[in-house]
Amino acid sequence: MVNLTVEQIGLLPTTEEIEQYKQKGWYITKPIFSEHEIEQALLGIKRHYQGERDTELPEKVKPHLLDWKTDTLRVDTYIAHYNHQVRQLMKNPLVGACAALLTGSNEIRLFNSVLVHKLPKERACQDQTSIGWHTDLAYFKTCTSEKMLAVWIPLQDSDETMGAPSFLEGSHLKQHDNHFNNLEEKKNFICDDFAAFEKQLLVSNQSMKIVHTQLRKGQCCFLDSKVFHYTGPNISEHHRFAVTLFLQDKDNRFRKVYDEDNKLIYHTNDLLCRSLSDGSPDYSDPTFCPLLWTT
Ligand SMILES: O=C(O)CCC(=O)C(=O)O
Repeated sequence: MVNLTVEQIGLLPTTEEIEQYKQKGWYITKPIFSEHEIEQALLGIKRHYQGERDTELPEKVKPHLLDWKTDTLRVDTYIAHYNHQVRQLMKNPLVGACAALLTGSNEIRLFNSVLVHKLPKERACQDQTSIGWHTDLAYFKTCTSEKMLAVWIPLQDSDETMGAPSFLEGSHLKQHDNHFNNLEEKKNFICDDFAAFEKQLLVSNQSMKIVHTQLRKGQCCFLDSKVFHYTGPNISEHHRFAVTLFLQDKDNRFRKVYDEDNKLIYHTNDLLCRSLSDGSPDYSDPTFCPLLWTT
């Protein structure tokens, strides 16, 4: 697709780092975004918050979006679709190239994107800006792939006090455990009782460790869609902005799947993507699931 420069090749994960990603479920890159790319994304976010849209989504999908706004936390899905400056982040070829190496796939497409803004210093009620323990897989039930992943891109230096991701390391490898599988299915991004869910999660996983991360501006964190993670409250003095791009490997396709009440589960992409000949959504739709990397 594009040839990486020698400098860019030096920023790819090493064989050892790819192996660690497989074991831990997450990987922090070297600095792959320039100051300029981040500044532009922040300008784009400012325009988005002022109500400017570079591209609209069809009205029919809007009632189905998980957009969320309180006095201290704001979540905007499809941000890379709405805003061309944020969209530029996914055009950095290292995003797709790193994802391809981590998944072993020779093609990477976007699946979705979200912007999370945590206002500063929510000490009084710490849970107000937390994103609950969850796996991204809970939101990807219509996907056939086992290799879905996300890249979390902070737009400033970020550590635990600013809500950088914390992981239950290795949890993506745990299988055949009903209690765990049940929790894995929960859409717990916006979470009512953080502590109660954490207790349930840790009860059968005491040997797994919770790891907190720290990233410098320009770095980003790739995470396996099956790894449990949360982002804590922003107790710093600074606004915290982060864009997450959800990514799919080449083989990912739509699959029909039903919930426990036998109702068809859908992803908002199912309302947006063009249709395949059998009528199912095409998760390689160039508008909503664009190609980011191919070799
Ligand atoms: O940016 C955040 O705080 C939450 C990111 C996250 O957990 C996700 O997008 O799955």
